[in-house]
Amino acid sequence: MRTDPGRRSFLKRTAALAGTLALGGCDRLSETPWFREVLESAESATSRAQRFLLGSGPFAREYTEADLSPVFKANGSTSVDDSDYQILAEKDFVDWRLQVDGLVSHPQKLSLAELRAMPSRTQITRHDCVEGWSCIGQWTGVPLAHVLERAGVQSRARYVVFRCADTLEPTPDGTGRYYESLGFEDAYHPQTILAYEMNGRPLPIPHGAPLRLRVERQLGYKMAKYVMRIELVESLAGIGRGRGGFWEDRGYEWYAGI
Ligand SMILES: Nc1nc2c(c(=O)[nH]1)N[C@H]1C(S)=C(S)[C@@H](COP(=O)(O)O)O[C@H]1N2
Ligand SMILES: [Mo]
Repeated sequence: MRTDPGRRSFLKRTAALAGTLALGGCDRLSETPWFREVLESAESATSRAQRFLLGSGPFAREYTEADLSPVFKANGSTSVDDSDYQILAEKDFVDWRLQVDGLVSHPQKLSLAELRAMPSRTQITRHDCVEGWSCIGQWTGVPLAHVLERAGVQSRARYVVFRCADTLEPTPDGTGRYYESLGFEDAYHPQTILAYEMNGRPLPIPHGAPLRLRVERQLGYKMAKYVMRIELVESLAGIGRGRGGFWEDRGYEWYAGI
């Protein structure tokens, strides 16, 4: 795991600053009625501005094919104990749809074929798990920014929530289902992709088929596997136990910068 404290605090400061400029600033401005009107009549312009402001931070290091780990460890859930998911998996996920909803102007239901037809990015990166292991893998997918732009993120949205098919800890109230969330500084970053391929092949089930998040400047637990639904929300309260992710609800940091 990379532990350069200077870089870590720089990343944290940058993220905090971007948050203050783009979100805190809008919060205050949005209290004035004229500005709220501008925001609401120009959602796509707002999201383009956010993308410009927030999606331009430093890149995670990228590697070459020679660096690929011969075996990439699978961690957390490596299969999904849910019959709806299993039926989808049996048919190679042709009937699977990614739902994009919440604070968006154009809710989406996207098939794998539709996601594959969108612009794609391939990157070789190092995955760092909080448990202390790292693996280098190649990922191909559609930039999350592209999917968000298409759905038309509304100006009130503050977080992107990923809802997964797997349940790590079955409980009657349903809080055991894996979920994660990002702020826009990472959601719009060019290396943040919804990956459907790993090492040049369709994403295997142990690694999150048919679609998993890659968010390369943060730790492994942020990279939701088995993503079924992306929801744009104003607040994380009321989702799980309210701290923004399955592991965050159990004490881990929400911003898991490397
Ligand atoms: N849906 C879901 N996503 C998840 C997990 C999980 O258990 N369920 N585990 C997380 C953790 S802790 C890590 S390290 C990575 C592991 O990804 P891998 O199996 O491709 O190595 O997935 C993350 N995303
Ligand atoms: Mo992890």
